Amino acid sequence: MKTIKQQSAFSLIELSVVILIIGILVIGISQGSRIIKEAKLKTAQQLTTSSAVNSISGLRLWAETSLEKSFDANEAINGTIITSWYNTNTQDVNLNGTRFQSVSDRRPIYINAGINGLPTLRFDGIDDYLLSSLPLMATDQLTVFMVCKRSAWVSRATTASFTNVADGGDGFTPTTFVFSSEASAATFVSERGGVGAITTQPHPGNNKPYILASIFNGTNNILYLNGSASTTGITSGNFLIDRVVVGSRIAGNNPNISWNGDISEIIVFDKALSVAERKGVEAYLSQKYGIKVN
Ligand SMILES: [Ca+2]
Repeated sequence: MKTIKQQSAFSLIELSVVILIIGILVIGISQGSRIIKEAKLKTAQQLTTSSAVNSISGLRLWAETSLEKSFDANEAINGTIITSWYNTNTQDVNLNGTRFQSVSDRRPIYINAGINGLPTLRFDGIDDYLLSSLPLMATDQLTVFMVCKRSAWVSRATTASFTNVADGGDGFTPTTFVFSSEASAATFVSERGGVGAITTQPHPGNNKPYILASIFNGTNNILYLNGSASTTGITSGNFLIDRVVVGSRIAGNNPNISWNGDISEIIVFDKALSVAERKGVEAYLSQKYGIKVN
């Protein structure tokens, strides 16, 4: 009897030790993954602050998701609704205060491990969007980059619309630009309002991160998907852009048809980037988000 009691007491001690070891291991693993995650974020921040974007002239808007200054500290928490996504344009201090403002409860959510394990903004495909006024861009040249990942296709949803408030901003006039519109599940469209200048690319599908770049050089519009060029669209005349809507298109001056997925970065220049400049920005985005470019 004595022996049995001793054995069971010993078993309890053993069990406690095992539980303690498991506990230490769990803490160790979770701390380890936290350290890896923090290192990954630090690397992304360094890639951002040293990227080619900083040295290319004509930068008008740059919003990304790894820097502390991109969000309010109390909103940069996993699962939190975002009211502001700050323009971190490093070239014009007067534009640094410009921010995307959300409307009522149609706000995207901050996800701390999105594309490539980095923070991202998640748009619900129902009514989410971010809207911002911009100093007027009167230009026949325009370059826009975006890093996105679609969760589900919503007919005619658009990752970003560039419009003019005074002309109704419907995206149907030649002063406007609709980026990454998805009339079909299998195709992106970059389109200038009214006059077309349409270019298309095959869509990689749901849950696949990608880098898109659209470049208008005054006569041509080319849409690049992960560095590969579309056919050429024909364009002429000035854009008059003073507003950007991220995660939706515009109808009757109101956001309309929301895009369903994650958006991690948007970069806008008021000029057509050269091949070397485009490749420089794509190389930065490729490294940061782990997306292969051609
Ligand atoms: Ca919503």
